[in-house]
Amino acid sequence: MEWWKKAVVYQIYPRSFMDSNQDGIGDIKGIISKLDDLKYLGINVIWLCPVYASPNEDNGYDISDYYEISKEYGSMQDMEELIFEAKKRDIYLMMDIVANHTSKEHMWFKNAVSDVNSPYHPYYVFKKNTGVLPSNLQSVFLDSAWELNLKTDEYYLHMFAKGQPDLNWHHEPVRKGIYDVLNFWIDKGIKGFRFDVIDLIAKDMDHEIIGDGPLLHPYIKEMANKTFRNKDLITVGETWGATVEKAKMYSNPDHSEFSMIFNFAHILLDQVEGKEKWDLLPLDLIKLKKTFNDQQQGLYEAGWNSLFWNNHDLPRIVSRWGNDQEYRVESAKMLATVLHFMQGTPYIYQGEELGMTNMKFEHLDDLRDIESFNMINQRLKLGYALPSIMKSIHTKGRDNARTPYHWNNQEYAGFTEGEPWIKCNPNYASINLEAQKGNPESVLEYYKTLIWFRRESIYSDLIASGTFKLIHDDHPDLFAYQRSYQGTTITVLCNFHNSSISLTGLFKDEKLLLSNYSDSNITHGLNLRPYESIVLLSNQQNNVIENQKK
Ligand code: TEU
Ligand code: CA
Repeated sequence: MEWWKKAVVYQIYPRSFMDSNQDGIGDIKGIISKLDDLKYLGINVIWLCPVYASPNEDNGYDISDYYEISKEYGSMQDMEELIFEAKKRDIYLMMDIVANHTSKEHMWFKNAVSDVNSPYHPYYVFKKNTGVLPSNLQSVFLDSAWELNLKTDEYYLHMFAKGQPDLNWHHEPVRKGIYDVLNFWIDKGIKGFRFDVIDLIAKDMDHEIIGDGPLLHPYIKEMANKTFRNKDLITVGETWGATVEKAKMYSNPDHSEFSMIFNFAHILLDQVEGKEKWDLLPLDLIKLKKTFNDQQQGLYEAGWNSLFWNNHDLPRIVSRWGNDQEYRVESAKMLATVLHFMQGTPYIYQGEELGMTNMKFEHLDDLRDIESFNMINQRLKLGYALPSIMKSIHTKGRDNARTPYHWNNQEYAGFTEGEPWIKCNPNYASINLEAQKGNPESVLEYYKTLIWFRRESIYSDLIASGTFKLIHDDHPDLFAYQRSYQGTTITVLCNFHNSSISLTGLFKDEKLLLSNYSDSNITHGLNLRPYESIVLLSNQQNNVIENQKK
């Protein structure tokens, strides 16, 4: 079995992880100083968000030099030391590769916009200026995706910010340029890549196709062949437009493409279909269960899933689909339980393992994210009231999860002694690593246990390879499933809501493996309290439990 099928990945947003030189910005030396804490948690891969040279219009996702480390994060020597120190602790590094676009400060783009005859001009996507916009295409960050370049009298394409011009992958030197970057980092000893918005690279502007262009899979296969294939790397593609069928192609067990992708189907469930993420909808648990079931069944022995609730673009899961007030600890553990017993590779976003919550930014001045600013400007122009805009920001804004990591209860959560680049969530006084370490009731210790189950325990093969079966499919509050492997079955029962669920039936042959309340008990049927989750071991298959809702 591929090693990454039993791996657990930890995502670091370097700007907010740990600051070593008190300039208020997290950095590589800061990460090195905290590797022992990651070792303690038990993860074995770090996905490092971009640390390359960048003017930071989109916090590093606008790369001006793929071969340079941004000065605010350190030096290439620091990076080499990070790779080395991580490896010493059996932790591998996964780099974030932005291959769909560069920064407008990248040497390729600077040349391209200075002269139509530049050899770099075909590296980007241009349309002649005819006095009107080439099309009505909107960028993901709103407003037109076309920006005029006066020097050549052309529009260039940017699917994200103006400072993030899209590369033209149909031009062979572009592809080669990116493959060179990957090989450079492979040679440095990194062990994986996360590919930013990879489903957009094969856009076909003559036919107005942006995502999933006809040459997408040929390009990914070519990239794999010329770089990471047969190198035993872990690779994951970020694909907002994925379906289970597409995921099969991307994660084909023949290794011709990626190890896995991020499928966002579950993440899209609490927004109005066809509208923007800011147009909020409550989560329908039945739909969530169906979405996971489709992925678990669909990729079984046909591909591989990633398992995630969070990342640097998403709100904190405990605030989103849990309860970040009186049941914060219980619901954070429950949500983790749902995910970590499924088949796939779990990703933990920094702070998730502490049950960190969304930050409620009161002032517009405290926001930092370009996506939020663009949305606010657009919606104010359209006449939306500020309170409704702020509600969307508090629910879905990307800054929610980008606040500094909570190391301890000292000023600025122990992240820096300077002034952090973005405000700290004031609840660091009670929610922090130091307070949770060694405390058996803490969210941190619970995550540690979950990671141990997958990576070390005797259930590790079952978790990696067992079948998946949803049970209580139609229950509106209970997310329950069974995993079976070689005659052993484990049953995962998670109460997603605030009210109790009573389950009656055959528990006498079951053994309690794990629960998120310290006094869970299964001897006389079972009453699942708010957000309670339990994991049971039974040696007979199909021990389906009857239930009734209270
Ligand atoms: O995100 C891709 C992307 O589409 C997001 O912008 C997403 O739609 C949005 O954040 C949902 O809130 C990737 C990176 O993860 C993101 O940080 C970058 O801003 C973006 O690409 C551009 O590189
Ligand atoms: Ca710093």
